[in-house]
Amino acid sequence: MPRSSTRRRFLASTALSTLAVTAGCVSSGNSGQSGSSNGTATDTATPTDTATPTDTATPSSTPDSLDDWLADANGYDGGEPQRHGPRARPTVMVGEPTDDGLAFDPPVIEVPPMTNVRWDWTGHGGQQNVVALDGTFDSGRTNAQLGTGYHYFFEETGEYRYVSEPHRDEGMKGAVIVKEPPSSGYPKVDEWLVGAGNFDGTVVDRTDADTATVTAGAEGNGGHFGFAPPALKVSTGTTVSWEWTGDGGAHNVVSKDDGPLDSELVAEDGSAYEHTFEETGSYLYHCAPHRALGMRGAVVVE
Ligand SMILES: [Cu+2]
Repeated sequence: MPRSSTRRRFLASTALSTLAVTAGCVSSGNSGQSGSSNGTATDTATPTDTATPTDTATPSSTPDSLDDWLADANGYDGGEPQRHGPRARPTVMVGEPTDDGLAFDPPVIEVPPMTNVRWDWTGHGGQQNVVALDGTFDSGRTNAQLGTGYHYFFEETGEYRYVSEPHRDEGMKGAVIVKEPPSSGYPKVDEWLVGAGNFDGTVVDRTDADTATVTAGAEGNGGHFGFAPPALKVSTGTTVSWEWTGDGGAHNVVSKDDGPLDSELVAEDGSAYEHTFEETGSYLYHCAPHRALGMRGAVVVE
């Protein structure tokens, strides 16, 4: 009884939100609350409470881990989820072309609470929709058209597993992890490193040392694309040395904006680059070829 009425409300509200996305996706439109204050996205959140008890499997009561569940998801390689910061506007492609269109790309993303996530249809893979296993969100009827869009505004932390219903048995699965981003107490550092999958909020304290070492090409970000530790705290006058592992291809150490760090791009095991920090501040840097993968670091000088 409650199930059927809930279902009807779903379809009504998702139809509205699809329209809203189609109409609004070209213009800028902020993510987050201002974007949803047009009403449509938050509408989809209301049925959740009533829908959950009637569904048998909520993510929290499902025995298998997210990793297990995603093991046969097309396009999933077991790596860290793509993580987004508070002001991000993440988009998931529905129908990744290289997997016959039967994949979400990326299959897993991690976002903070109060994030609007969009799904954009590529037109590959035939009829598709986006349906949460626990009923939290549902794009409604399937569609094969390029340019179809759906969005859902995630308010609550949790692990949301979803499928494209026509292809769920063929591995067209995805997940949205809604989680507070790591926090180190250094906002600039947190904002920069939210994109580094190997950063968990820890800032390694070497303020009592004259020298400190960072490994370039450490495991992380889906390969050997990490700086380890990604965040380091030192005192003025400290020399930091980056040492290459030789893994993950050629890396460099380059300041995010204008800054003092500017190494060569090298691949050889045993290569090193040094810089002595004389002034206080937060120094943000990345490896240019692997920046988008999350190969980022920070040195806080106090
Ligand atoms: Cu690199």
